[in-house]
Amino acid sequence: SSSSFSTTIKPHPLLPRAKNVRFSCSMKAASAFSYQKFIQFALDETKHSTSDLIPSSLQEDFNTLKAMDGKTELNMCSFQAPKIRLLRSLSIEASDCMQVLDFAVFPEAEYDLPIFCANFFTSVNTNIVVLDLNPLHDAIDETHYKEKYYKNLIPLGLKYAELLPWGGKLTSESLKFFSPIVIWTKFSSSQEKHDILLSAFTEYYKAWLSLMDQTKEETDVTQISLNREAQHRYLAWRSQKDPGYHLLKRLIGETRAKDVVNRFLFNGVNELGNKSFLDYFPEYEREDGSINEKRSIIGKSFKNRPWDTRGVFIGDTFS
Ligand code: BLA
Repeated sequence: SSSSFSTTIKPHPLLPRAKNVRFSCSMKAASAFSYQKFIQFALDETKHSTSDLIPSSLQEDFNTLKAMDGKTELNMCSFQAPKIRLLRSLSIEASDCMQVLDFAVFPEAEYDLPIFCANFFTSVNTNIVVLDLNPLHDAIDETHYKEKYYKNLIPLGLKYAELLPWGGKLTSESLKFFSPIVIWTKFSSSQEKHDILLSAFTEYYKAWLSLMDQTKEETDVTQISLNREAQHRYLAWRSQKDPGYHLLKRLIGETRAKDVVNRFLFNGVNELGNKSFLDYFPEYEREDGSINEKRSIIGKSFKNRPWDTRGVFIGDTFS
């Protein structure tokens, strides 16, 4: 496996090193594979782009966690920089081949930059992947926002949409959080697919960093408030409906899982705004006023990729 990136990736001095990374998986292809490379690449690249990347204050409370099985380890790290409110990563390596990466970068409210989102779940049989520059504002109907950030990235999206084909039906509500270049895919593990995924991650991350580089600080207070509320809405969605929550709960118990979700993964959900999940997503309200536990109210849909090759949304409209 001599991918062209492996030479450029050095262990990052700021990265909390996994203490007991075990390679006891029976599958050879999977055993050589680790999401640590992805994190190291992202941190190295971020340091090149922004001179003052510093550890976040969250680092103190969220670093390594042993799961209740006594074997699985959760590794967390977090940073901030002038334009970056929070860069955080959660990786999980279990003894049974299960590996998880949840890597995201949230900009400060002064920037309407997309949110970088890499969510990879690997088990013996399958890989479930979402990789995207999640739009902060509507990228389906608001053509100005869409053009500003995605116009130049359509060829990149097309390249990887072909290599990592659409993963089939998904929670319909998720589509509004995805961009025209989203990679949503499922595949069984192979060296080739993992190499493609690393390559997609590096290219998408470089694309995001270059947007960050170019973006200008917003000074209009109304626009800053809109950015902040949009990010808060995104955090409300993900902290309430993330598919990873049930696995986290099983690994570390409900109390710690909630803490990791609300204070680490989707940090800001309690600080960036006062609105509740149901204020943003009233369709999830049950008769007794509680939140419907179902992930989707509309149901799953979008069997095929709902954007054409020019990045125009061609899915059924939402109801
Ligand atoms: C499945 N993860 C999924 C699916 C999506 C995502 C779309 C398919 C099921 C569905 O349609 O809901 C990811 N959904 C997202 C993302 C956004 C969204 C990134 O709306 C952003 C807006 N996944 C994780 C983590 C774990 C994880 C941390 O991110 C584990 C700790 C696991 N994801 C996971 C598992 C499944 C899954 C186990 C398959 C099981 C299921 O569908 O519930």
